[in-house]
Parts: sequence; C-alpha cells; structure tokens
Amino acid sequence: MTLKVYADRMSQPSRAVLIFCKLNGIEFEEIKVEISKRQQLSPEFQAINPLKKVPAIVDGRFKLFESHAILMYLTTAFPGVPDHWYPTDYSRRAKINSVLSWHHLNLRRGAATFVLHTVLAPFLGLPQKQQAAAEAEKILTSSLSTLEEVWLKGNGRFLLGGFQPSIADLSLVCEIMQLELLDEGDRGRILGPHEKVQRWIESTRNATKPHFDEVHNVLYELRRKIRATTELPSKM
Ligand SMILES: N[C@@H](CCC(=O)N[C@@H](CS)C(=O)NCC(=O)O)C(=O)O
Repeated sequence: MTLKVYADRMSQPSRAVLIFCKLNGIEFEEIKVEISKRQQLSPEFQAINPLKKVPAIVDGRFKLFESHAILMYLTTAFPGVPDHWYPTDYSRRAKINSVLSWHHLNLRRGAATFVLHTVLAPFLGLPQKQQAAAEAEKILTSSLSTLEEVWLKGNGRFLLGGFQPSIADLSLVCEIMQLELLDEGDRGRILGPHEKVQRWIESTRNATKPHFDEVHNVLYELRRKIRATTELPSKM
C-alpha cells in the first residue's frame, strides 16, 4: 500500500517531508490539506491527526503526525535511505535530535510569528500585531546567531559540521525559507548579517535539487502575489 502524505506546500514542515520522500525515491501519494480552506479541521483529517495540523502520514494501518517524528520514521521504515539523513551512530543521531528539539521553540517560533505579523496577516486580512512581530524578530535573530555560533561552527557545509545533510538541515532550512515572503528590507536586515546561514541554505538547496525548488514553488508564487499587491503604482 502506498504511503499517504497529508500536506500543504505552504507549510514549512509539510515541505520538509515532501522533499525528503521525493529525494529518497519513497513512493507516496500527496494528499492536499489546504489550510487556507480550513481542510485540516475536517472530520476525515481529524481521524488522521486529532491535532488538526499538517503534515501527517498514513502507512498502511499506521498513522503519524509531527514532522520530525515522520522524518525519523521514514529514514528507518523505508530501505535505501542514506545513513547521513539520520545516522545510525547513536551519538550523531542524538546531536540531530538535540537540534530538532531546539528548533520548535526558537527558530520556528521566531520565523513563523514574524512572517505572520509582517507580510501574511495583511495579505490574509488578519490583524497585524506589531508588538508580536517585534518580539518574534528578537527570537529569530537570536536563533540565527545560535545556528551560526553553535551548529554551523567549523568548516562543514551542514549543521553539526557535516558534509552531507541530515533531517535537521532539511527541517530548519524549510522553516527559514518562509522568510522569502518578507519584503527585501526586512529579509536583508534579518538574514544579511548571517552569511554562514545563507551559505548553509544554498548548500541544502543544492543537495536536494531539483525537489527543493519544485516543492517551494508555491511559496515563490505567493511572494510574487504579495509583492504585486504591496508595490506602489509606477509613476505615469
Ligand atoms: N510541530 C508540528 C507543527 C505542525 C504545524 O504547525 N502545522 C501548521 C502548518 S505549518 C498547521 O497545520 N496549521 C493549521 C492550524 O493551526 O490550524 C510539525 O512539525 O509537524
């Protein structure tokens, strides 16, 4: 029975799972759950994930939600996934778990909240909370510094000094890609000082192409739409 992946490509953790499956030749069916249409609230989807969030998977009779747990499952349940994604060496694996545990309350909290309260809220007709955006920027900036000073320290191209990506690289880079939606000023101010982070994003994109850009296309398309609605009319 084919693996089913319930996802919305606008969702950072959904993109990480989709890219991972495509890259590793895992046969799967992508089932769209559109958050903008509140499809995550449907009784059918709640039977798969009672937390009403994407991504989620169904593999035969087995159901699983939470992207990090899904990525870990895929590395072990499907033969042929290269070891570097989630090394069998227990100490290297534990270090990856450590980055993933940190991610949710730091990088994800900062990036997702900042993007919501700067570009997404006005575009979606939601209230834009400046105080929340300012607090999120602090968390985001501090998270980017932590990435550079702790996990991107040294000469490796990936987190933890690696020369090949792990599931942590994929998960965190998909999160940072959400910053593509920001206007140039905000994006430059936040990412500009973090050259190592920028190099790491490029390394991850290169290591996962062509799937990385294919799965992110929906984000690039939304960026075009947001910019078109916020651009000043050109002078006559
Ligand atoms: N910790 C979860 C986060 C899942 C999550 O927050 N998904 C968001 C999209 S990025 C969602 O489904 N939101 C729908 C909602 O909150 O109603 C994971 O890594 O899978």
